[in-house]
Amino acid sequence: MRHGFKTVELRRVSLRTGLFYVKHHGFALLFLTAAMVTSNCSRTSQAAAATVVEKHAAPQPPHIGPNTITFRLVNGSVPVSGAMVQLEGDMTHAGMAPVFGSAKEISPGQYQGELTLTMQGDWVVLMHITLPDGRKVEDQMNVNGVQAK
Ligand SMILES: [Cu+2]
Repeated sequence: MRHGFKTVELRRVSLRTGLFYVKHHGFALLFLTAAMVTSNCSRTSQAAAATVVEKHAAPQPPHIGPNTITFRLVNGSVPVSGAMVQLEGDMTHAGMAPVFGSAKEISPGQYQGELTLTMQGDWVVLMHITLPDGRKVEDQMNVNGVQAK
């Protein structure tokens, strides 16, 4: 690569100018690389501030009355502690009032709460999460086939 540069560039420019070009382009490349790495890192850390994984509803099948919602909050493989979690249950059909609950951290990064479901059928449980630094994370899970008691 260096040899190729010399044979091509030195035909047109003096040795001194050629060396300047090497330095200049070398630095430019370094800065470009640094900028790309930096932007990748910040984009990744923002997108992956916290991810909801291992969402469960219990019992199975779900039933009218109290149901337990459990999930884990992670940043990569690191548990995210200290989040505030509000739960909201909505039925998939229109015209019903939502139900609300909250979830507490029961072990590092693992949150659990109760929602009292009021009708048979298909529900969507929303997780409204506020991270310790104030950022919001929204997630949801389907709780389908809620049974009569
Ligand atoms: Cu309903």
